[in-house]
Amino acid sequence: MGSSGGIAYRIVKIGGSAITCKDVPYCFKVSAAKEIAKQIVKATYHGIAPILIHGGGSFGHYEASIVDERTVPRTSHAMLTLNFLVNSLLIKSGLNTYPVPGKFFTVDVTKSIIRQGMIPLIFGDILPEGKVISGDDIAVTLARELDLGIVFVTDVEGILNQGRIMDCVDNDKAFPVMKTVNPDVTGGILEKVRKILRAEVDAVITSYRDENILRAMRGERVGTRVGKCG
Ligand code: IP8
Repeated sequence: MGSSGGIAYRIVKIGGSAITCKDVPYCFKVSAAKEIAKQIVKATYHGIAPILIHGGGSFGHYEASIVDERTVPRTSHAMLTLNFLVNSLLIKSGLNTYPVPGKFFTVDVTKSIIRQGMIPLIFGDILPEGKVISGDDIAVTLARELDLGIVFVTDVEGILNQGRIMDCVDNDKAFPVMKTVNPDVTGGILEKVRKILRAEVDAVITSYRDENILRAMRGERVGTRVGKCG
């Protein structure tokens, strides 16, 4: 599916750290989300078809980290709320997004949305029994099944080592643990890197600044590449 019929498909995982404020529950970064939407629109002008996924940030992760008898309904509602905010902006930008809560995600559902000419917007979720579904797992599953690369959008320029952005990471030992959104019930950057490497897919971790999403979607080298280096 990487490139069929002149259309290049790209998976973009919009991290919660990019679109929500780290330490403030339910704080949506409107200007960052608008910037992300703008670049995704531009990518479509270049003939690139996005498959979008977003994470939980200070909505889902915040609620999931408070464990009591109402964790599941609160977390589910937080994710629907964040999805409403993200999707409202994307729809307003002219993108034909079709939201899919993680509990309903399958590769076939994703393909059928694409076949109808729409853009899947899948998001992290919580199952009735309390299991959290990470958008990272969804992204990696899609990348493996559809043979596509992933652009992970975060609030930092890539994986930092002693203040410098690493060009490429091909194992989980070579870099210091990067601080990500807090709390993060699905493991943060280290777990993300492990998932990418385990699945043997190609990914880029970058910020939304300097049109880096658009550039990564067009195949330019930005941020930190995770996968096979060299
Ligand atoms: O931010 C987490 O999704 P992620 C979803 O992609 C919830 O790991 C419910 C916290």
